[in-house]
Amino acid sequence: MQTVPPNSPLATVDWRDGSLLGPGVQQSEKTLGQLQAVFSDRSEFAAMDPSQVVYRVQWVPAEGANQEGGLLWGNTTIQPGRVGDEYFMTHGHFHLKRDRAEFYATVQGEGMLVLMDENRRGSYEPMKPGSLHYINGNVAHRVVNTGSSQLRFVACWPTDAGHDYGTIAEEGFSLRVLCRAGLATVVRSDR
Ligand code: M6P
Ligand code: ZN
Repeated sequence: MQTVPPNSPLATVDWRDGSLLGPGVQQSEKTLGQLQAVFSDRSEFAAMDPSQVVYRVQWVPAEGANQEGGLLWGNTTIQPGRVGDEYFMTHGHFHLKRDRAEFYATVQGEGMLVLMDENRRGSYEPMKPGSLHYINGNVAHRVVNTGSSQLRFVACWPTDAGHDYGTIAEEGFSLRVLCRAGLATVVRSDR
């Protein structure tokens, strides 16, 4: 009988921090300067270094770009920090294909997953190591690092979901997470 050789796994996840290793792994980073539209305190923002990295993203495509029915796997690492009272956070997005859902799961650190539907109804979920978060389709999502160390989470989302950043850059989220008297506090932020 002939032996059957295995295929290689897509990549390796280091479960200590969620990072990915493998030939197909892609990465990007977002600097403070690229996040100008999202922080509310303009004068504090202007005094900070725009080249400072706020978060890094890794992802691995399992199928070709925009493949309907395909999935992507990735992770995000958000640095601790604030612009004035507002904690460092991801840009946040709706999916271009609005009905596409997503999973997030926290590996390290603490934070908040901030959600908003298309009627600007906001909600949020605390993130801590092990917390699993299901993001319904048609819901914008952003992660805020409320801790004093890196916040790292893994994510899985449909290949053809896409990112709609424009709506968030223009209209923002309806909730903001601020440091008030040393505590992470969620406030309304309607425009
Ligand atoms: C997660 C996923 C990615 C996303 C990243 C950073 O890893 O949701 O699709 O790009 O977080 O979030 P954003 O795109 O809002 O900057
Ligand atoms: Zn998403």
